[in-house]
Amino acid sequence: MSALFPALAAPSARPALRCGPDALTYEELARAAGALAVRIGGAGRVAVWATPTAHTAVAVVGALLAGVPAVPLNPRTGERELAHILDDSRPTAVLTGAGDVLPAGLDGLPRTVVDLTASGPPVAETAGAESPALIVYTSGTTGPPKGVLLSRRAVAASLDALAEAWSWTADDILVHALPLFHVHGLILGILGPLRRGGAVRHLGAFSVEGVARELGDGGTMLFGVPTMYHRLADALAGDTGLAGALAGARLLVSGSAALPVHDHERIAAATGRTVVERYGMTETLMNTSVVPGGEPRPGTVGPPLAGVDLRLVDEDGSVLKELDGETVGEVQVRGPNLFSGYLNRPDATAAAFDGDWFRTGDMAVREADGAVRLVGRKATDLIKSGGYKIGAGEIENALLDHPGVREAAVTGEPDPDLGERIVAWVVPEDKDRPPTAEELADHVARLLAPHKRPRVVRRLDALPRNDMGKILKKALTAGS
Ligand code: MCA
Ligand code: AMP
Repeated sequence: MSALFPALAAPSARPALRCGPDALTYEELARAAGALAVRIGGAGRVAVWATPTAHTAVAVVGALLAGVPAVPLNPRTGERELAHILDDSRPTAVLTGAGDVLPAGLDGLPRTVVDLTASGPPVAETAGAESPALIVYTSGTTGPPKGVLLSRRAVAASLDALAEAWSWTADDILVHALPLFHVHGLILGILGPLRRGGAVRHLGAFSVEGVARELGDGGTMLFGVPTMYHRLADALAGDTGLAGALAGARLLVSGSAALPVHDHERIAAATGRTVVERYGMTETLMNTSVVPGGEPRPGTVGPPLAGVDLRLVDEDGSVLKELDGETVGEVQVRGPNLFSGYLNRPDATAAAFDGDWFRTGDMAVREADGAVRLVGRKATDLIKSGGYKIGAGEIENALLDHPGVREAAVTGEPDPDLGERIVAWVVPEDKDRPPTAEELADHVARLLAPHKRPRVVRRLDALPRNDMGKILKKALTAGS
């Protein structure tokens, strides 16, 4: 296929990326990523220690230039989750920054340090369109996360469809603070601008001040999850500088979870700008987007993007034709944006498709003009917290491994900041000496990841169960 990064084939002195203290032009990026591509060329697969730094961007671009599939690792991943990902994806090396301190779980893997100042030859991209570009891990309702195989074709198709929808060009400067081990931050937020030949400025960590500074200094687009927009909306109350910075951006985009109408309204009232929502998934990359500049439509995620076929299907498998804003069905999609399967999981891959249509598990209605309005999820055991998808089952298993826990169930509860917060319902082994909430949060953070830790722990004498012994999660509410 044609190159993923045309701007690296004839590199210029234009800025490509800035992350914290490090800034690279396209010439510098082409040299550093080219040098890395030569070093790792021929490797089967590489892991990337995906800190929010320029090293991660260069590591992933270098791997893509070399045609070597990259597995981004959350640098805060706990020991059990890390062991699972390494065992499942079998990388031959891990790409890191020079000073990164790695956990013991990576001891057996050769380390390749990314040098931002290295100077390699120009690299012609020769990998085929269907060859895997990235393997991104995503949670299901039960069991450990699954590796989603994303081809170069899917990455290119989705980024180009977004470019068309958003008139995204080489003149844009994207600002964001998203983690670089998921689709949103890495594929949209780093590979997106680099494919266009434009620039990205990563804040390192999210802060209201950082967003205001970078948008006030030439940034044209902001990407964020609803939690970030919620915090911006809170801060707008007394901050005219922030309002001016947001108003000056060409495009404010929210995704990964629903942005509450209240936050849409607060931002629109203070800045005169409408946040554009788009809807995607690790397996499908981007499916829909609100059309910028059109009528503000809080609560909808817009029509399908170019090349994406989308349909709603009811429980008995019939395709719904209604555009009435009321008839609910499961969203199914097909198109060049789709993944190629779950790594080592042909069973899960087969179960995820209805013919060539991917079952998203998201429930939606369609408005008269075709815009999609998401209304819920099929599985209540998937929690979206801070824009991260988290499976209740994996947290329950981790909790049950704590010596002080006899039984455990995990639910999501509405949270104004995180969208949903993780709640652990726990029956302690010893009623008189139950583990503390902090102890359980640390335990889950150590095994899985900090964002999977319960934010609330509720103690019970017994979990509500039906006659078959199945836990009745619907009975687990704040008053239980
Ligand atoms: C707290 N921390 C801990 C513990 N408690 N560490 C170890 N043990 C503990 N018990 C640490 C955290 O690691 C973190 O450190 C800091 O304390 C705060 O963490 P946390 O409370 O989790 O932060 P938060 O305030 O809840 O974060 C909000 C956030 C974050 C910044 C919005 O949730 C976020 O970045 N969300 C983005 C999710 C995302 O990108 N999703 C895309 C996937 P430190 O501060 O040092 O890190 S969805 C996707 O890709 C699809 C395709 C789509 O549609 O986009
Ligand atoms: P992930 O598996 O982390 O890629 O998350 C994908 C899921 O995030 C989707 O299946 C949706 O449930 C949710 N999602 C993504 N974007 C939006 C949005 N704009 N509004 C509501 N939910 C969203």
